Amino acid sequence: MLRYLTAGESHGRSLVAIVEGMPAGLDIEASDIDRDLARRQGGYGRGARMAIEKDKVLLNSGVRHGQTLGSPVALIVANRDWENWHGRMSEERVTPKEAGAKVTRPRPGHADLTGVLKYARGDARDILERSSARETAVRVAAGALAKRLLSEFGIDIWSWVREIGGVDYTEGKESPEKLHSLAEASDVRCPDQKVTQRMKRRIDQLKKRGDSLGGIFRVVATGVPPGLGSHVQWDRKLDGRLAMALMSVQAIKSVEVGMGAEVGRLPGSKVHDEIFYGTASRRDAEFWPPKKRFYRKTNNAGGIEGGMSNGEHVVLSAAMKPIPTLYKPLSSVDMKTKKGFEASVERSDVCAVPAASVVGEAVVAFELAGLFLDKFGGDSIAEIKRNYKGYLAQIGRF
Ligand code: EPS
Repeated sequence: MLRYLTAGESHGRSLVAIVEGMPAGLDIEASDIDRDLARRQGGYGRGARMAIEKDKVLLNSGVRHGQTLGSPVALIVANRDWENWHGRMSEERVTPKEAGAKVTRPRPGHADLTGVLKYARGDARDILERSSARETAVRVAAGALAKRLLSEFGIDIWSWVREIGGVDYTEGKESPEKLHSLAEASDVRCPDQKVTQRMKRRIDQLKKRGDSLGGIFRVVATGVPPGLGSHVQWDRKLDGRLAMALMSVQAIKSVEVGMGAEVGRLPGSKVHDEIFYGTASRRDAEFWPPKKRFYRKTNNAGGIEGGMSNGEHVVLSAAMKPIPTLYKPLSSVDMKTKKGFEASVERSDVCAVPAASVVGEAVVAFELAGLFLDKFGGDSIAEIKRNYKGYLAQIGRF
């Protein structure tokens, strides 16, 4: 079983992830992970914090001479901003002056208020430090490790932004790989340069008004074999697992698979993807030469039927709500005095949808890697490759 846990506060010393269940013999270097960490830090609409952080991973354990050992992999991403927060975030008792003022004014849309009530704290900092999306840095690190594993088997993960604050983009017929590479050249990770300019203008407008923006991004996995996940039990269904992974990312409020909510509006004849047998025109991953196989001409199901991958691309979308920290004041109530106030100005991003799309890649990769290992798992990459080849032969795909 592949799993991970994270620890760390936004302005604490560092973020940590322990990844357990990685097989031995996977080539991995810090630079493979740092690339994704840098991608997550980018994007038009980010705030001043990103100028402070230069995220780099420390492969603390589980890796030797550039290969995994099969033991838990501990990943550490330091917070450079910690330098400025020693007193306020000290693990030892400090004077009230060093501790700084308590946060008693909860922001609507944040974990602040409910967290304080639930955990019996008098300072919302005890909650917001952990609920912060800073934690996604180390999730991206864990996801980069999962991507490395998947790429050994010809499975790749792509993403791009489809909408920011009502400015939307619809894909043409380009491959996911092409859309992803176009998105990489855009400040908002949108494949179209004209729409990129409109999205940036929208971010500028809202920033000027002291407001914030959400949006929608897409994540696609290519080269996924049929049979990841299972129809036999609710907690083994691939769509359920991927939706949970995406929903667990800070500020994500909805997830769609394939055609998504549209399936509730159209008749069955316009929703279900008809089955064909032959040489699919769509390009498969290199690992998988385009031999005769079962295929679909449409992919409204987003590559998942009955809780299992069906061999088409796995297509997901997720919507992120606007950042809850606004310069424009929203009404709230002071937790101590119980008096109403308008939330004070805080340093914040205006839009983090481009970053969220990179986080989306990571959590999808991790979930797919876990289900891949559930099916083909072994203790080493060599063993898993043997298992995988046997399966491809069984289904006549290799
Ligand atoms: C965040 C608030 C901002 C963001 C942060 C998430 O941080 P700060 O409070 O330090 O200004 O920059 O995101 C990151 C630090 C990051 O690495 O993505 C929040 O409240 O969720």
